[in-house]
Amino acid sequence: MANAIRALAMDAVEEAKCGHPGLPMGAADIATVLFTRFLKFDPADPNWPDRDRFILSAGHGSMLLYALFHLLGYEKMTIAELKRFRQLGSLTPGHPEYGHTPGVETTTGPLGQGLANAVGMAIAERHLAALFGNEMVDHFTYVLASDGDLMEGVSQEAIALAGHLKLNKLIVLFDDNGISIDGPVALTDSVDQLERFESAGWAATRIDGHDPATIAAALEAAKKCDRPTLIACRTTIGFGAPTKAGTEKSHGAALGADEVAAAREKLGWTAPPFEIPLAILDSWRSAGKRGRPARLAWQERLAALEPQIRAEFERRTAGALPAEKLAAAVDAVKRKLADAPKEIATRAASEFALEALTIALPEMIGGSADLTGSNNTRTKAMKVLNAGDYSGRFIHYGVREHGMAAAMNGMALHGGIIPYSGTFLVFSDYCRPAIRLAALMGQRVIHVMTHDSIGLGEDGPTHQPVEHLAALRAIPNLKVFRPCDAVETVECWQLALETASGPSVLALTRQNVPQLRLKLDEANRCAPGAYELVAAETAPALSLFASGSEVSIAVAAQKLLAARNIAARVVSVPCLDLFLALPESERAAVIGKAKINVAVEAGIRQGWDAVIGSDGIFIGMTEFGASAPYKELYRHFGITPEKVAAAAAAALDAFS
Ligand SMILES: Cc1ncc(C[n+]2csc(CCOP(=O)(O)OP(=O)(O)O)c2C)c(N)n1
Repeated sequence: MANAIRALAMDAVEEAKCGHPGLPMGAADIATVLFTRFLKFDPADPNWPDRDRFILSAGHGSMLLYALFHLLGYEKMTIAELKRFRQLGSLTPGHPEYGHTPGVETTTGPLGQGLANAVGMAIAERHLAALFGNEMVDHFTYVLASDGDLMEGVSQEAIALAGHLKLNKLIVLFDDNGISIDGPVALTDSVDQLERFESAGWAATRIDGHDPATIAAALEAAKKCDRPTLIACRTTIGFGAPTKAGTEKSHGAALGADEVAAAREKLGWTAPPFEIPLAILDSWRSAGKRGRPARLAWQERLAALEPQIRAEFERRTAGALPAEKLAAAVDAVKRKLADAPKEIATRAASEFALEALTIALPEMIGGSADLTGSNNTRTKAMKVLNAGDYSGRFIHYGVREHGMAAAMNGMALHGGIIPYSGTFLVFSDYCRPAIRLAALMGQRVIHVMTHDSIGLGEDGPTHQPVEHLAALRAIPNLKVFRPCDAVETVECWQLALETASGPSVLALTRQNVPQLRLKLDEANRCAPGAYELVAAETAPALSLFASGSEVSIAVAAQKLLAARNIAARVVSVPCLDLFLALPESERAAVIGKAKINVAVEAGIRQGWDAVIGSDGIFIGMTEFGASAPYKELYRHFGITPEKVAAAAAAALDAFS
């Protein structure tokens, strides 16, 4: 049965003339034991909520998954799809893509991410089991990880967190083949992986990855363990290829017709390319049917649940928001702010909003990478999620931004949870690979990123984001929100929560900002991404655009200009991404027809030309920040009402 995987992997890579045969051939025995004897799944319902998760963290070995899906009877994974490996529109892209190929649990390829996603999935499993009981949620999360996965830094964050949280239903099968692209792993690495995992609180064992009985025994033991388990499976990369097995030559290129023919002979595989002997296919197909009774039994248990609990479980797993409760929570926050306006930092406004939102949405699980008090992400009602109590809803991720962001992806992918986190905006760089994948996969993951500019003050340029807003806005399908006051903050939270198809970043201030929205608006004015906050008294000569803490600077500049008889309007831009996605006519209406457009944002200009034009005036940053009290920094870098008014007036003079 394992040779069927090997043959399909060789054939598909050969047909595509590119790809990675080495991993599927080397890990075929592990996968065969896991999928035919352990993994709980049903090809007839790849999204069954209580299925075991299998993450191919080493995504380059994608043919392993595709071969398995075909053999096990995933309907859409036909031989024709295998023949179209790596071709446009096929179900068999170069690396596994979530949402594209049924059965793929997460997009992998960037090494280390899948392993860290799996930690989030295992957290989600424990949390939901604590809420809904083992009858509804009781599954394992298996990972196949390669040397590369374990070399990546994010793996350290992930395994440390998993060990600390005692995620005993997480089982990592390490394809311990000692080979990476440059050659033997010994060229670059002398870590004892078993000791490494053990020191992080895991159980760890090393086995022969080509011996089915040993693999099965190790899996049995892992399932019973009270800690997460690493099973280092000694394998031969490219197993069966007579001259290339055991070397980097089988890692990432077609083996070539002669080598494939010789491998067939060596493996005793006589069937022609893309053909599976019936008896072997039958064995695989019956393995694919193993999970059906478990799924049907689970469905019966679901049907027998008390209707309210069942409805809640189904709502959460479907990712449907409790629309009325969310609307009521947002409305209540807005009413409070209209009654008693708050001059507070938007990070504090976020906490104020979260107090209501996290009650309305029990699926929200918050956290912070060791900056809880600074990010204001923990609400009063939130217990900590830890190894002693998985029902908690707040995760102390530790100083592990990358692991946090990747685990959040795993939680969102698992379903039933809307994860949100906290760190400083400047450290979005440490989360970026995972944020990018959340965007690529279209996952609702929300990052609270505070200390969003030089406005953080004395911590200085290392902590002051300058290019980060632009860099995040550059990621497709990611929404970057930068609210200007407490009202916009709750509105942006609402928009982020309602974005089921992608991640969001909320860039929030450390410093206080005045509440600019004093009148109660029932509608969410941030929804178009930009809107006229303060109209000009007469036909405007100037439009002032700003985001976040610079909106109040624009409003003050508007007053200075009015005193000089220059009419200006202020447009708040809480989400440039949303705004730029509007149809041209709607954008044009908000941009207006003033002679001069000015944008103010304590970041770099990149991205703003789409609003103000290349001839617009930009007041922001062109260099790194500095260490000083924030008001002094705003003066030092010239981001003040006076400078905005002066630059705008000068441009107007030059224009006329
Ligand atoms: C973050 C990241 N860096 C680099 C790569 C390119 N890459 C793909 S596989 C690989 C290493 C291959 O070694 P290993 O992980 O042991 O896989 P194996 O050779 O056993 O298939 C590298 C560097 C990648 N996919 N992701």
